Amino acid sequence: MGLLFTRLMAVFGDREHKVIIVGLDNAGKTTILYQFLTKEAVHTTPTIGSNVEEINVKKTRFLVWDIGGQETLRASWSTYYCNTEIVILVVDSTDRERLTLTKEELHRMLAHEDLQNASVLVLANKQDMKDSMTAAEISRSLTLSSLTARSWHIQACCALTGEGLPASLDWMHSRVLAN
Ligand SMILES: Nc1nc2c(ncn2[C@@H]2O[C@H](COP(=O)(O)OP(=O)(O)OP(=O)(O)O)[C@@H](O)[C@H]2O)c(=O)[nH]1
Ligand SMILES: [Mg+2]
Repeated sequence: MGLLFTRLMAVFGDREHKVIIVGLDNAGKTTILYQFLTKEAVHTTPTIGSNVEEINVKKTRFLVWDIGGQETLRASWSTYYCNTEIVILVVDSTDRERLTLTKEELHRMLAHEDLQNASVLVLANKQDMKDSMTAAEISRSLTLSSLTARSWHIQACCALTGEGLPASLDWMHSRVLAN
């Protein structure tokens, strides 16, 4: 009965599900947050601290925190981890030079005890740029297949047009229904 009740609550959207958006500076996190919310590309400036918005997907409410990715701000990412159900890692698919750094940040983050039950959605952003890496290349470089103990997914997208983002929201929705 308890489990059934929890699932019904998830379906009918009585509970907010916490999501954090992380990634290096300039990856496109804030652009994605507002594309989720308004279905438009907004002008952004580098985030100092965080932005938070409620996003509704098929009656499921997500409380989505977009956290600044500059080097000096990354040490404070862990203050956002508590009760996080989904981690969205945004990657600038043209930024080959910093993909190793992204990999290190991802695996350091996932070792944190507060994220042991979190699902991971990697967004391979900026697919409109002609020299962008594919989602498969990024998946290999980040060694996502090593994440055997948790649910993860990678999605190619473009935050300027919104391409790939509805599919991302569908995946997030399916994750909370499955939990
Ligand atoms: N071409 C292209 N540019 C994008 C895309 N997404 C974001 N940008 C641009 O990338 C720049 C950085 O975007 P932001 O959303 O501010 O990046 P951020 O990850 O929030 O950066 P921080 O707040 O500093 O961590 C902006 O000029 C965006 O317009 C995309 O899909 N394609
Ligand atoms: Mg930002």
